[in-house]
Formats: sequence, structure tokens, C-alpha cells
Amino acid sequence: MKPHILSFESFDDWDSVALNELFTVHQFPASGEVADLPDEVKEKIRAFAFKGHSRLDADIMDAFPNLELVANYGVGYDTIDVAHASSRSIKVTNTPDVLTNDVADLAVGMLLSLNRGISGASDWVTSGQWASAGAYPLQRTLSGASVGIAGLGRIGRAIGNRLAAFETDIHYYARSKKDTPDWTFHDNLISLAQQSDILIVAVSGGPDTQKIISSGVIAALGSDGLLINIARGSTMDEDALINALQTRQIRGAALDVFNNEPDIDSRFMQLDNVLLQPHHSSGTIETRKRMGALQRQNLIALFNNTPLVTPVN
Ligand code: 8YV
Repeated sequence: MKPHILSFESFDDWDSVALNELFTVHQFPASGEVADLPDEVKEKIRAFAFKGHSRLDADIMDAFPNLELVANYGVGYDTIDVAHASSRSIKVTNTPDVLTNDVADLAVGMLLSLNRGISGASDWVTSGQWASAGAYPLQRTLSGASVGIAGLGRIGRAIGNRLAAFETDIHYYARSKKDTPDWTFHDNLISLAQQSDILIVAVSGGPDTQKIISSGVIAALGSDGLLINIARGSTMDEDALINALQTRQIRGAALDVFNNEPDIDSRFMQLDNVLLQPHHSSGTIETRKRMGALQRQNLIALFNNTPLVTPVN
């Protein structure tokens, strides 16, 4: 008898096949209404294979009396009410480490592209402007620039390690000073932004970091500054950011994450000083396979009664 689990959103084929081999998989209703699942199914479900960025709150969890584990496909679990899960002794797991390198790579790729206008320069060639209008406008040097990293967890650190190779001066904001002697610690974001030519947001999402990139932080970055976000849209005051981009209060922004994805604020699409990505910093075949495998290892551990691999509560 295979254990029963509930799967959210659609998984890549390799994950669906593997999940179906191991478990009896029920799909969360496309209607989004948990009431659309029969009671006998709800009673059988012992774990969720969770994916995506919609809210997973008490109302959904409490419809499953025998729920023991929410195994998240992703390192961030800001949309999961972990406190409620804990209050019902439901465990939550995530997929850290396996995606760190890809997320850091995309952050650096976005930074390089934005700072050197790579995307606009490509359009310059394909639109024929190189021949008709001449050389592309000059861009900016990265080496020697001050890069500020907000959040020095695994991903922030991996970004810093990469940027050190570009001979940048690295500053960071974190709850406490880290063991990174060559990097300068700031205990607040305004000071970090003031010191940074480029500010990269790598904090976890959730109530503690809601809109921490405020109008004040954006103003402190200054008119020459670039902002990169690979964390969560919720960390930004998006109105303040859009206003700063429209009025050139900052030079530009490269964003992989937004509020209300994928129906993001349409004003972003009108800007000529942004590089926009569809939340795909972990979006490589290799990493997504590793994320799926780690999610399944946690599910298997639950049903085998062995310690969870990557618990968060
Ligand atoms: C998503 C992410 O999980 O790991 C995270 O926190 O944001 C991403 O890797 C991925 O887009 C699948 O939803």
C-alpha cells in the first residue's frame, strides 16, 4: 500500500513519474478549493508535496486531519504558515543548498547584464541601430565598484564569493557580523545602501523582511545605483521602486521576483532601465532535478520513520 500524498501545482515529468512510483498522488484541486476534494481522500493524506508561491495557511492544512508533513519544493517557505504547522506538530521541509549556485549565478548574470546594458546592446544590433545610429552608449565598470548584499545566508554568501572574483568591494547587511574578514558589515540597510553602487537583495521572504527595501533604502542607493532582487517581491516597496525607476532616482533594477507573480505590476513593463526575469533563478534542469529529489527524500523519510533531511521546524 503506497502512502497517500497531495501534490500542489504541476511538477516536471521526471518528478511526477517519481512521485507516482512512490506514493498514491492526489492533486490539489485546480479550483483552489480544498472543499472540492472528497472527505475520504482528505483523511488519507499524510503529506503534501508543495510547490509554488500561493499561500498555504491553516484553512488548507486543517482540512487534512492526518497531515504530518509539508515538503516544500524550494528553499523559501514564506508562503507556508510554519507556526500553524508547528502548533499541529506538522513538520515542514525545504530544499536548501541544491539551488544555491544557480541562484547566485543568475544574480551575478543579471548584475553583469544590467551594468553593461547587455540586453539593450543586443537589441541595438538586432534592430539595425548599430549600423544606422553608431556605437552603443557607454556603460559602467564593475571592478572596483562597491556591492552591497542584503542577507548573508547561503545564497548571499555565494553571490559575494562570485563577486569577489570580479574585484568588487563587498559590503553586507545581516543580523550579526559574519566570519568574512574582507567584507564590511552593516547593521542597517540605509548604511549598506549608502555604501553600495549595486545593492543585491538576498534575504529570506516573510513578515520580518516585508518591504525592507523601503523608499529610504532606495533613496540611499542614489541616482547611480543599481538594485538586484533574487529574494522575494515582498521585500520591496514596489511603488517606491517603480517611482524611483521612473524618475531616475536610481540607475536601474534587475528583478527575478515580484509581488503577485506572474501578474506583476504592469508599470514594470513600461520601464527602460530594468532587466526583468520570470522567477527562474533555480530554473535549470540539474537544479530542479535535485530539488525534486530532495523533496522526495523528505517524504520518504517521513514514511520510513527516519529523520527528515532538511526540516525547518
Ligand atoms: C521556487 C524559489 O521554489 O527556492 C525558492 O525559494 O523561489 C524557487 O526555487 C521555484 O520557482 C519553484 O516554485
